Amino acid sequence: MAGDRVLRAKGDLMWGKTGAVTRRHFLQYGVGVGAALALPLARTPVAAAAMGGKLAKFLEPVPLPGSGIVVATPSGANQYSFTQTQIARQLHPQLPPTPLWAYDDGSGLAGQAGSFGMAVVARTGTPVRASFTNNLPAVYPARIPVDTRLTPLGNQVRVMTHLHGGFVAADSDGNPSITPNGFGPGETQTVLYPNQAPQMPASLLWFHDHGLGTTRLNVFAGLAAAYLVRDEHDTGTEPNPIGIPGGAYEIPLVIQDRQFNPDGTFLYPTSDIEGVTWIGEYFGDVMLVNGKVWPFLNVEPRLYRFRILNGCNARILNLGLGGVQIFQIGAEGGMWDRPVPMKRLVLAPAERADVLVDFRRSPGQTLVVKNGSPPAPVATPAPSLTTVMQIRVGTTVTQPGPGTVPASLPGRAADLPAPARTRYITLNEIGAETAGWFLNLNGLHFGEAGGAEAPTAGTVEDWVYVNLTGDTHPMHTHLFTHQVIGRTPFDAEAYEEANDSPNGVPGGIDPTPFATGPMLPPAPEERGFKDTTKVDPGYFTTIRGRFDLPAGVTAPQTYVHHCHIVEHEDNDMMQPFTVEP
Ligand SMILES: [Cu+2]
Repeated sequence: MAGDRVLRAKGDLMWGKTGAVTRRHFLQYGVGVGAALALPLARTPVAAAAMGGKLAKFLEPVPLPGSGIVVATPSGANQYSFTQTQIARQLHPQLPPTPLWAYDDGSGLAGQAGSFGMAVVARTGTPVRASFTNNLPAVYPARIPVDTRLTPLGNQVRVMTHLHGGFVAADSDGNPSITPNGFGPGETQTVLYPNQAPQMPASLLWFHDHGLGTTRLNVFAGLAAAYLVRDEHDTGTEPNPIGIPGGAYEIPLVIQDRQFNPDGTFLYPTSDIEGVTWIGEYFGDVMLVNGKVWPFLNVEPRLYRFRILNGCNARILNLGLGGVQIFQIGAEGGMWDRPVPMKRLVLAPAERADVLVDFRRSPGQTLVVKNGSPPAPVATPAPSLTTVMQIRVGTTVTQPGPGTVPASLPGRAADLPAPARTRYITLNEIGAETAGWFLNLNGLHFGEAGGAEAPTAGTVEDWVYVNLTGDTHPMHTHLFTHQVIGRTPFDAEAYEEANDSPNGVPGGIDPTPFATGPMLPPAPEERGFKDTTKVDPGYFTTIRGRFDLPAGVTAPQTYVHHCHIVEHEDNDMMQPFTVEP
């Protein structure tokens, strides 16, 4: 073995000197280690039958709220009654209609144009009650390849809706620790979303399916929707007290990659490992925005507000908006105290960016939103998919809107007090490319005894995510938004060597003695509170959270935290945590 590399016998994971390196990286760098590693490449990026290369770009407009996206109609005062249902929509003019799963607000979804088609508008301080009744097929169709090793009830469709970013009681969380079997045909999940300040400020949340072992499939099939929280400043209208664009000039952009079969169905590849259906990551060869393939957006030469969500299963986006000026004003946990100029937006799955975009210098131009490889230390096995959508800038302004980007905003920078306690949580990948392949937190399968953290209600804690794999994992915390404290480079190999167990390094072991440099500060776009944070290889990443519970909710309450690469979440990079009295 070359002097600067070490081969260790755990599955066939490879470990490099400055951090964990998976077999994928090892092969990519062309190191000749012979037939022992010549296993089938199970991370099949794109299936041979996929249609992406045959579809013309920019043929249809991007669906917008009220025009292709349904703004949910309440079934009572501050109450919504959804059913999960199967519909079919044509997502591109050269494709037959695609069967997909959707949240129906009772409207019948005639107003839904694409595969992403529902938005709830809520208000800080006003609780919302919602119900979700499963009206889907009883078992998965063949086109959605369930891996019954990972599910509680075989190939039954068991759904469960999670409000991503929601500050809610455990039994309203849509949480596989509380309801591991989810909800079957005809069953109804009922939830209360308090929308309580300050934990739920004006922000873009989303709700999506969280079925145990099937989140990747149910979200892929279409079960994802927007949940927009407003307050007295962020009214969504124009003018507004903040002085930012609103109305038709505030546009949600939900970006998802997909593959299609020639018959129009979504294509989800299966593993070529015997006995395994699950794949390590799902990547598309087509980009959808608000549920349409490679659409275009007409804008006026003025200031806009885009609410961007990475809704991909596994793809980390690095977006450029055709060279126009971008000012980010918020992220998952709401608006910041001031705008931050940005050149590109690097968003892992479930991360959001609230941005102001200035088209005033681009009248008459046609711009393309491009996706590039994310910069180091972000690491991902995604194949390239560079085109996202087209923006056609007109020459006429209907309503001028704000003339400047405001110097200050009514939101907040994250500034939690010092922690009462620090916890160390490891991220491990075991047996990659073998039948026993899984990922985990703290060396344990989901829910295995000893894996649950137990913070005390009302206290502040630091959680240190110690990445021992070769890839970036976007870690999502239910219940609490968090502050990014920083990322510290460390010798993952030596840490692992000193602390290994059969399924990786257990939790609770401080990696600080293995640090190889000082902690790097948070990125500019990590200024505010977040609910999903990139945990990069070669580093341990420290986040800080306060374990409050909604008013009237008493400890103990159990939630989960997990990787939001939903393939990883399903197998098995997730653990519960319990907020204790
Ligand atoms: Cu992951």
